[in-house]
Amino acid sequence: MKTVKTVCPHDCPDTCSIVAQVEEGRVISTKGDPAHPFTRGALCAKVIRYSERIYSPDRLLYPLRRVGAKGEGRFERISWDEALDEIASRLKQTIQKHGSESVYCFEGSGNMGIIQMNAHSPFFHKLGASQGRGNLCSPAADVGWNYTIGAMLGSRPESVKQTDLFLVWGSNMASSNMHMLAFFKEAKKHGAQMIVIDPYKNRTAKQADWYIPIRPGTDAALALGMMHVLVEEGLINQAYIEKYTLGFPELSESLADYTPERVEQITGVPAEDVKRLARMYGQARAPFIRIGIGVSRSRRGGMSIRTISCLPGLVGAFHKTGGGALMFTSGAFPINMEAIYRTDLLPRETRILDNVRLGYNLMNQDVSPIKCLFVTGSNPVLSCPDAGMVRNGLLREDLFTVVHEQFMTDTVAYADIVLPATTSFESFDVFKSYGHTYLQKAEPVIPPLGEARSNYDLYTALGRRMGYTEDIFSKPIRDLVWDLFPSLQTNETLHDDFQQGKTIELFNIDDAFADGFPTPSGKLEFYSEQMKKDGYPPLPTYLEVDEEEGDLHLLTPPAHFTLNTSFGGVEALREKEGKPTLQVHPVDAAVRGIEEDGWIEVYNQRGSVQLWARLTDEIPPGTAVAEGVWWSRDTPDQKPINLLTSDRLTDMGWGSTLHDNRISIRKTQSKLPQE
Ligand SMILES: Nc1nc2c(c(=O)[nH]1)N[C@H]1C(S)=C(S)[C@@H](COP(=O)(O)OP(=O)(O)OC[C@H]3O[C@@H](n4cnc5c(=O)[nH]c(N)nc54)[C@H](O)[C@@H]3O)O[C@H]1N2
Ligand SMILES: Nc1nc2c(c(=O)[nH]1)N[C@H]1C(S)=C(S)[C@@H](COP(=O)(O)OP(=O)(O)OC[C@H]3O[C@@H](n4cnc5c(=O)[nH]c(N)nc54)[C@H](O)[C@@H]3O)O[C@H]1N2
Ligand code: SF4
Ligand SMILES: [Mo]
Repeated sequence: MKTVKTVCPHDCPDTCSIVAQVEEGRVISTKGDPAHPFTRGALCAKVIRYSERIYSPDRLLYPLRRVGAKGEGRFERISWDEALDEIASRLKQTIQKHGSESVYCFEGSGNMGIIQMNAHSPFFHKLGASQGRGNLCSPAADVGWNYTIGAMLGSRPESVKQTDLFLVWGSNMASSNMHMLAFFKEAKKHGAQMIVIDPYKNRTAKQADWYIPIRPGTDAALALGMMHVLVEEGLINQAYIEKYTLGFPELSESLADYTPERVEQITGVPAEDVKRLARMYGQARAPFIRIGIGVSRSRRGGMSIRTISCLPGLVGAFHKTGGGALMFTSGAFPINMEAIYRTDLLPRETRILDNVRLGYNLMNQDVSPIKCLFVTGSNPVLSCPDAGMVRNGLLREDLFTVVHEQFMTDTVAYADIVLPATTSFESFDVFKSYGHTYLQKAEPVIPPLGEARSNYDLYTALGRRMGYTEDIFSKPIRDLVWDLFPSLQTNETLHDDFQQGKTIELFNIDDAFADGFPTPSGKLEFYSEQMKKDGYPPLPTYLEVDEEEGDLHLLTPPAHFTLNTSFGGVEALREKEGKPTLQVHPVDAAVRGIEEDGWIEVYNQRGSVQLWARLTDEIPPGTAVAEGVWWSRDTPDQKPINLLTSDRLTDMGWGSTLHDNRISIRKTQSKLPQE
């Protein structure tokens, strides 16, 4: 028996350090690393029994070639040599006939290791493939936050243990960020209060001292209403504002439009509650706002984040111990990403496609249609919006699709060639985090299962097949670390600590704003000249948008026992999660003839799916919530929830608007088991 340290590779802000026990080459248990300052010995329910995922019967272990129809899921086993030869020759033919931009790689966040997540990048740059911009997850949050603060830095997450008022703004931390919530529990012991602002009473809201329901997409109006009250009642820090912020006079003037009464009309939050919230915020010693990515996945998402992040500037919270705000910590890692992106290999500037609009891109590129599609670290048949269009695109007979995967997913069923991927337990990597500040190394815990290969091994091998001679296609993976983080090689102490697998912090986030903010003006920008240049209102603003058809607002947030689609192959977790559910208010259900829990039809102009209606007054009337992204085989009609979501983009950063859709519901017409 031996123990090996590794890192949780999933797309989660906590980036846990894991201690794995290995017996006769097999992982038998996974525990949280007690020595890691953020993990502190705990893992979530998903990863605490990770061996069930590693050894799941759904794991792919050999390369496969499609023998059935696209989407049918019938394959024959082939060798790696056959697979690589076939892919290389298809690529060469396609490029000759249709040009290199007819090749496109759809990338996801299945593995967040810096090397494995980006390992495809040098290959597709060298090839001259179409490039992507934006992603399904959080780009609007990045851009919105940066306009105000200047970089992906904020208050140290652990410092929340010293706050006296914690605002959880659009995040279900109990499910998606539990390690940071654990630090707040220490503040709670000393009397700190937690307020949750969210359209539904999620797991975190149930633990709050005060839960404030808000109409989805209207957060900027609430934040501006708070600012209105703070300024009117003199609950602001004038000296701080003068020293550390830009544009207060312009902001102040614009706040006249955001009286608590008007804010009530927009947000549904009673005017008295807007005032009470603002007073609590203004009177707190060190208020801390945790902003959730959920807020950003709408057509006003970027502006909402930009606006909320102005609040700490009014009260000087960033410079108070235990106060401030946090969106991401990603800026705390000084990385030379070019070492793995390798944009220098691009033969010329190539076409850029919106990643979020995969279906559209597959169906509507008239000038240079996509002919070869690669999928890495993603399950877009389920996770992409407008899933009906994605499926239609993947059914195109003239499309050659290669999917590199760990599991027999819904997306794999559409592949022409399937390649088996290692899990992070079977490969080397180095991890930054977007929810803490510690750099971690992950050594392989076990050898690859079956014939699985890591992303890095696949794309370097494919590069060599294509005849590419640059050293990135033959570099030992461990050498890449020095290119990514030069200081780990040059600084002896850091080097030794890294080699010994110690947790390293390369940047002290506590000092991040000591001398000001990393914006163009060096101040927290209430007024942003850059926004004006980019075509946005330069001041924080509540944006109006057109509503589409449908009588309920659909939210599609994370489920507790799964992570996007990554745990669909673990039976025990599926069982804990229950079944694909739509939470809806009993009144909304009753007026549509739905009197009790049961299977219903949920539909809009894009499609219809069957979900189990759970009638609950934890959802405000007018909103409906479908947590999680279920594998088709675990749904009654084999239809993904994202059939209903639109591929419209966010206001900033080309992100997804997964929380900004309308639906209708009715009793199901077809026969389904009424449990
Ligand atoms: N258990 C679990 N953990 C996960 C994931 C998972 O699927 N399951 N997913 C992982 C991934 S990929 C990510 S990106 C992260 C973060 O994943 P996110 O999806 O950003 O989750 P949260 O940040 O928790 O934010 C979700 C909350 O935002 C709320 N919300 C939606 N729209 C609005 C709005 O307009 N205003 C306000 N105020 N709130 C809104 C939702 O109701 C929900 O409670 O979590 C990661 N962790
Ligand atoms: N309705 C709805 N839709 C959503 C969300 C939601 O909450 N609700 N969340 C959105 C968000 S925030 C995100 S980030 C996206 C995520 O969407 P995706 O990026 O598609 O992520 P997953 O669905 O988890 O699928 C990741 C896949 O990568 C595979 N994988 C893991 N590690 C590796 C590896 O090392 N190599 C290779 N080749 N494959 C690997 C896993 O087996 C898994 O099938 O989904 C978005 N879509
Ligand atoms: S999913 Fe998140 S909380 Fe769970 S082990 Fe991984 S990093 Fe930690
Ligand atoms: Mo995400």
